[in-house]
Amino acid sequence: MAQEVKTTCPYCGVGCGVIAKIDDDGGVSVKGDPDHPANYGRLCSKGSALCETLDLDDRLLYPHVGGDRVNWDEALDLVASKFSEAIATHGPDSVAFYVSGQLLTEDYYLANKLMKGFIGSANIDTNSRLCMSSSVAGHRRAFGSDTVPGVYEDLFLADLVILTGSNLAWCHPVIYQRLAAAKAERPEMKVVVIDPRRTMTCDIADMHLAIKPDGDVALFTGLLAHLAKGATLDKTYIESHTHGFEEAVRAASDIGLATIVEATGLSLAELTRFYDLFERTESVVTCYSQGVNQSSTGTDKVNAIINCHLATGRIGKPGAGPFSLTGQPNAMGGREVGGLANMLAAHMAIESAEDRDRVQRFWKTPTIATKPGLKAVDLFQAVADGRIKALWIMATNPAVSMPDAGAVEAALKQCPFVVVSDIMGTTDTARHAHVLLPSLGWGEKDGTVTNSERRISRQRGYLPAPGEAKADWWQFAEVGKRMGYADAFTYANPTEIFAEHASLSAFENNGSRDFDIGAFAEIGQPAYDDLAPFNWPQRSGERPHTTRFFADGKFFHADGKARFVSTSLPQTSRTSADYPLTLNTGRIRDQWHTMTRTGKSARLSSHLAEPFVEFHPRDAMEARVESADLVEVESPLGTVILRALVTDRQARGSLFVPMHWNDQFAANARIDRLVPPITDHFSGQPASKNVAVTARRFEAKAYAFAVTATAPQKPDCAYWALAKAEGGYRLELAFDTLPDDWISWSRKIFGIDARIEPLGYADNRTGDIRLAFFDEDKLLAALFIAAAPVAVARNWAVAQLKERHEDLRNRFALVAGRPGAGRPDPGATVCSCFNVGINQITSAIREGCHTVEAVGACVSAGTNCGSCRAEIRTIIDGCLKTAAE
Ligand SMILES: Nc1nc2c(c(=O)[nH]1)N[C@H]1C(S)=C(S)[C@@H](COP(=O)(O)OP(=O)(O)OC[C@H]3O[C@@H](n4cnc5c(=O)[nH]c(N)nc54)[C@H](O)[C@@H]3O)O[C@H]1N2
Ligand SMILES: Nc1nc2c(c(=O)[nH]1)N[C@H]1C(S)=C(S)[C@@H](COP(=O)(O)OP(=O)(O)OC[C@H]3O[C@@H](n4cnc5c(=O)[nH]c(N)nc54)[C@H](O)[C@@H]3O)O[C@H]1N2
Ligand code: SF4
Ligand SMILES: [Mo]
Repeated sequence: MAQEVKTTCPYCGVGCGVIAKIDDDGGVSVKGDPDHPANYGRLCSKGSALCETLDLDDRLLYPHVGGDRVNWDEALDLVASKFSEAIATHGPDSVAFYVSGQLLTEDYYLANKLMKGFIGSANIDTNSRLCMSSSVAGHRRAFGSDTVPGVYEDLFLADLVILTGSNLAWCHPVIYQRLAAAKAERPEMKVVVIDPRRTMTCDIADMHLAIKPDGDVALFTGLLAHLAKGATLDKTYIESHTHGFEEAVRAASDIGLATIVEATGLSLAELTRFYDLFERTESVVTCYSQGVNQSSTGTDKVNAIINCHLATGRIGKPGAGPFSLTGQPNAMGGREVGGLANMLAAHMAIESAEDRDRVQRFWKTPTIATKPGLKAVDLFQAVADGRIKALWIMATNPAVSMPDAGAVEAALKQCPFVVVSDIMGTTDTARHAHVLLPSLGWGEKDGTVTNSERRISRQRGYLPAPGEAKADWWQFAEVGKRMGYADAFTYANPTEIFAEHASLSAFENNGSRDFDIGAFAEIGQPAYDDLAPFNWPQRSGERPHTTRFFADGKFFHADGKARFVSTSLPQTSRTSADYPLTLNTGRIRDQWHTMTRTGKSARLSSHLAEPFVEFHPRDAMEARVESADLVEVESPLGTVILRALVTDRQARGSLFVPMHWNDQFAANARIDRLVPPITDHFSGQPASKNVAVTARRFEAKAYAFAVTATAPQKPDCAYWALAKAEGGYRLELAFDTLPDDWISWSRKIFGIDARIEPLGYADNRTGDIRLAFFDEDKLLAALFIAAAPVAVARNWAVAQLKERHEDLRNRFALVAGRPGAGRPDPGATVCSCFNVGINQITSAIREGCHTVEAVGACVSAGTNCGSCRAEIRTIIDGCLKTAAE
């Protein structure tokens, strides 16, 4: 009998419920959980492809020390003794943990307990520093606590939804689809997108404000000044429940509209339209994500937004409030356990002696950290200058994702002792580990996560542990025991940890802290096994219910009132004569961060298969760059080589590069090598979206494209980008020095046996060279070389890996790089669920399908997860526009 297990998606902060079905033969499939309140059955492309990422290729299966396999005892003893030694010799602040919003709450709770409660240092920081910390700091300044006031339903109830610095369509796709559906039902609902780029999210926007990089503080400060002049202020709310309104309005009014126009790059007409719309719409939700947080003024951006909601009393009401969209599946859970270096457990403050005393008594520990620890950027700086003697990195890949990633790598290289716990053994960070610990991954591990709307859901394991992989919480517990804290670190399972965490949240709380899940303080195994998703708080004795905060005006500052924060206008432009362009970095639809999981899926890798840099047409022209050229992008910290994509979605003067590619998938595309470690003063969050760079065409001697049935060796050339494909891999290449002999080069890179003779073709006129290697009727590898970017239909070439090539004529057609008659090239993949290419979509449009639904009915594209619907609509618009011209 097939078995079904309810669990939660391990990717974004939407936190969709997933049902994993395990067939009798062990095969696994997933579908959306129709009962989960985050998604009601929907999944996006990444969630739908989860099963394609569960194979054990490159999985880390055993503990390793110095590259050699060891048993767990040996590895754990070594970790405990190295940490203890460093602490004994150099003090508790000489060690550090760098963890992740992708840990489960139970893992995270133990990491924090071990470092802050027993080692006695607060040197535990997390990749949430790069992600949510400006929101945390903004919330704490305004509310006195790190509270997200609203729930998802508010977005669908609102009459105005503002999305600022959020590419919801690609980064929170299921919320985007639910929003699009709500808007279709209530066309009077307005959506405003504030983003320097015209992203796919703009597909549902009534207004797109293409703001200048970091113009947000000015935009929302201007809005406050505008609101102060009108009749929509909620004077009773301001007077009874807040402080600092007058100062904030005075500061805002001093600025003047001309300055706002200059700082935002928006016209007076655009500003007025937006301000009027906000003013006259009672029910407004402002969602924000990394375009707000990842900035040197991120915290001020958050407060500038919250100010406008406080001034109008539009907070914590159905359909109204500021809404920070969390990125990672457990960004919120991490905040609940106090995983950031400047927080304490259960939303308590490390600066507060009373809170420290309370946590210390609860943990029954002789010591507790007395001051905030090092924040991510400072932490790696301390590693670099030798202050950190032992570092444990878990569930994050800082060699790729930290700013100045080159310096981070150098720091890791010279750190005396680095432990990495990961599911993969081959990441750019793992290669610098002295000790590698194999962790259980999604589908194998058990615990809880909290999504953007404070909803706690279970992740449930349903697959056997591969090799000797162990849960992350277990690793911390074992090291804790070995460091002499057996009493505090003996747990039989995650249930006991969750119960302790719940109990701490309620400990001496009495309504003084927002985070309280005391209802679960006594939870036992059966209840934990059955735990249904619930929205916190759920205090002792309460039943599950939906909670919004602050409509009642009760805040968590000592006097119970909220604070308006006066913001001044920052200097935001970083460009100079040498570095005249602004580099903006972020995400694409089908990849997750450093690609260690999504990079395994051929479907997900087919949407955008190469690291790229997106240009405005004028900037491209000035840099003499055309689409499909290779481009060197340079900042004072380094240079990368990427494929050019020229589109009018990009604003003039600004480039966009995805954050995902790394040394496992490309020669030189780790974009964080270019990002300087500039941080927000309050939160310590790096400014990953406003980097001064210059760009120029990369002149290659030869370009090539290859498909190969097995994983190739890393090529030794100026540019390469590897992507998983159906039946093998595809590889883009460019050379600044040519190999002596293409055949030997191919044999080495593709691992082709000397007995197999290539089928070859060379065109002396164009310089094109083609080589293909067959084993009987199976294609092993094909290489297409040209003097210019290779014009071979990629998806067609990939499809040849799965074809039988009995017919010699077909083999020649393949070498010629031409689809045979009756086998049209589907073109670049748009719909990854059904593998539908752009050429198939355009021919459906030509045949009269002029709506997304009609295209779906004809070629199935966009009919499953819906993530590509915005893109299909853009293609339709483009085709119809071209036809009309
Ligand atoms: N497909 C996919 N989805 C993901 C992830 C992923 O890796 N892949 N990661 C998850 C995680 S951890 C996170 S944090 C979220 C992030 O989700 P988002 O924040 O939505 O994603 P980003 O692409 O980082 O950035 C959002 C937008 O901010 C814009 N922006 C840049 N500068 C500014 C500015 O100064 N002002 C404004 N208003 N906008 C600006 C960018 O152009 C970009 O379109 O996504 C989550 N979801
Ligand atoms: N330039 C630029 N840089 C950025 C950003 C940006 O927008 N621009 N965004 C920033 C943001 S918001 C974020 S959240 C970070 C994300 O950056 P990272 O956290 O570095 O990226 P991931 O690829 O998610 O890394 C997760 C690691 O954990 C491993 N892993 C997966 N599951 C498990 C598990 O169960 N246990 C353990 N132990 N390991 C596991 C994966 O294999 C992978 O190596 O990047 C930040 N960096
Ligand atoms: S929107 Fe997609 S990635 Fe995010 S939780 Fe849902 S299925 Fe997973
Ligand atoms: Mo994130």
